[in-house]
Amino acid sequence: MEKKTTDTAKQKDLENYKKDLTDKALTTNQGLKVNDTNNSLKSGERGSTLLEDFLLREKITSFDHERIPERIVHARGSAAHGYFELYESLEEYSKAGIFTDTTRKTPVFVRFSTVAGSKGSPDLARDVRGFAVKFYTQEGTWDLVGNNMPIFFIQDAMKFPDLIHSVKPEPNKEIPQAASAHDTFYDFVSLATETLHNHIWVMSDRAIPRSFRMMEGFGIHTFRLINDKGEAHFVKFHWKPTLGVHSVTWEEAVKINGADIDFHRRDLWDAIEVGQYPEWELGVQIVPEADEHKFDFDLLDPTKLIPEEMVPVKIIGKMTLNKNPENFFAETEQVAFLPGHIVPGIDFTNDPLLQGRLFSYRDTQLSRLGSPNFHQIPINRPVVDTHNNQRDAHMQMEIPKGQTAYFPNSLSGGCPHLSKMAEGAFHSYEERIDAKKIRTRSASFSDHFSQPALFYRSLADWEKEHVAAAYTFELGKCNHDHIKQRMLYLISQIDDELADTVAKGLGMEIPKDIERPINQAIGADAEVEKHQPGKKKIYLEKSEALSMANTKFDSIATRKVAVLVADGFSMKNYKPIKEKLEKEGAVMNIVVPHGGTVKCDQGVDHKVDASITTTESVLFDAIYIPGGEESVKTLINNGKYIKFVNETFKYCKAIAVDDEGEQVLDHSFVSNFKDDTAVHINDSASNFIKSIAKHRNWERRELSDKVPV
Ligand code: HDE
Repeated sequence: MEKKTTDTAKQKDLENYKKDLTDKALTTNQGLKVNDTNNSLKSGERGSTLLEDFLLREKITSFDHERIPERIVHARGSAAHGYFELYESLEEYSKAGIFTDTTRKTPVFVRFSTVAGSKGSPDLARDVRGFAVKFYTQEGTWDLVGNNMPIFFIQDAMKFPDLIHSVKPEPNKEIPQAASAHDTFYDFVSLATETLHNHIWVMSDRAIPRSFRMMEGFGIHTFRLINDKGEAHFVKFHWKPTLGVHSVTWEEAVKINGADIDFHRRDLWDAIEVGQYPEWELGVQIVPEADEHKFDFDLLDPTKLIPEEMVPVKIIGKMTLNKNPENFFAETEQVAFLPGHIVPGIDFTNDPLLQGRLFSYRDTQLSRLGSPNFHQIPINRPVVDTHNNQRDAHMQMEIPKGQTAYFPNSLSGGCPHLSKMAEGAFHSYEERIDAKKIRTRSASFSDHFSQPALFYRSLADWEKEHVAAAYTFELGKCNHDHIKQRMLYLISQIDDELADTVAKGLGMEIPKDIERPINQAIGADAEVEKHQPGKKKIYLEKSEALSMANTKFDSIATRKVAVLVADGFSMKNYKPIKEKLEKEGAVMNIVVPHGGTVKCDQGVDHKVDASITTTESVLFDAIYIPGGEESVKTLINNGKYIKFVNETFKYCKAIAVDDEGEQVLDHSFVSNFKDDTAVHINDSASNFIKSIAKHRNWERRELSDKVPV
């Protein structure tokens, strides 16, 4: 993929250059042609620079102000353009054009992100991933600003600044970057037990995806769909990747961050450049209003998911990403997603977290993009015309015409005029309200343990082991014993076995009880009893969709296979494997001791994709080693290749060799495990393909700790 990408990228750069700049003179921002952009105006050849130098000043001023504030959260992100297509009309539930018109191809812009790290932080942090979709619909822009996990940490927007302050680098030392494994985060999590559900998802492999293209997305909140009769249904939105949901292991994540800090960003970019377009199906869980109170949890509580066993996900359409941005800053950095951007046919609920977001996202654009005119930036412009009486402000890009900027008016014939609902105007859903004004939390939000426990019970054994290891790692990085003890107690409320494993790893006892954590969190004594988290309930033993072991394992499309070779490698053996794997969509990369070209046993030069000194095994999904006496000899004598093989084995990935290539295995840790189901010797490629599609051979995981890398 790397080679093809570079070639296409070069060609594309050239095309863009030609399109935009051929025969164009370099000018100032005022259109003045420039004869020298390398030297400032000086008083003599070796003299000081003159204040008069307006060319220098313009260039430097522009440079000095290049940066805008990064996002407070989700600062690190990557995005792409694409489109959404509807499979079948949902008119029974929603009147939105995007949910009723199956002939439309609605343009989208999608940004994926981590939450805690700064703009330049590594992609493989253990973190939630943002999954924000901007639909440019014919009725106005709809933003579905979600995450790759179906629930959130907190139940009320009021707590968001506290949550984020606890996970961000500690304010005295600005450490750690893009990491939750520190005292302030666990201090908060252990005092605010509503966080435990999202937190256990973060301890799972969902928090270290193999690719943005292999993660699910969720709208999280319960929204409403409104049909043309004005009837409402509750809805939750799901994105399901056609490649399945896959992750790397924590140890790999740590190494990937060193080997390629841009791993996810590059992966998304490369896949789109070579035409392997990422795709997700959109699913909805629909609940009639009459069923609102039929669940063991509150539909308005964003720390709860609706298990698919209770309400199935109906797949209604597909999103395809097929174009990379032209310019990172102009598009990815300046895109502004607002949960408040909705269209007729979709509406909010009273989820108190969603309600707070409706304020926050508009507000934050004012400091980030600097003006209420941020909707005029090209990436934020709706595809439909806009007309209103809002005026002026920083960076007004339009020249509004006419004498009036108010409503009602008669001087402009009452225009821009209002529209009726039948003409497509938005009408807020008329929800009946009979309540007192009160600052509190509903008692129906107090179950904090049942769903984390359901999640844990639903995982496969290997997933459970990873969760336990993640808790142990994260708490092991905390310095305060009382915080670790509080966490151990809370984990024991989720699952005893899990708590035991973590306690052993930490070398600590699980406390029998702790001082009322919620008391401290809430502060108001009178409210305390009401807000104590109740005991764990079991209303469902397991939910299949929560485990990545139940995802798709049917494709090797876009998987990266490292082909370990040196001069003299057997092209006769490699060629059929290459052809078969490429036919299935895999990307083969020749990894050679040096750059440039490598000679096969037939004397032909082949372009090198990566030299062993510039790449690492953790960047690949599988390896293939063809024979060729000279090639095999070189590999055996190079420790980095042996490490490559050992590491691939350690992280349970597929390995294939021909009978000469087998000698490389004999010099590695794999020598005693050649009968492993994901190690293939002289395979025609079919079993190798199955092993790659399986993603990992988790049965081998017990050996992992023994592999010396
Ligand atoms: Fe956000 N969030 N958030 N968030 N969020 C932002 O908006 C905020 C929440 C999410 O790629 C900010 O434009 C509050 C839930 C994504 O540009 C900010 C609350 C979910 C993105 C903000 C939440 C999200 C953001 C920072 C609690 C999943 C990145 C820059 C009430 C459903 C969008 C910006 C992109 C970004 C506030 C909770 C997802 C500060 C106050 C829940 C994917 O406005």
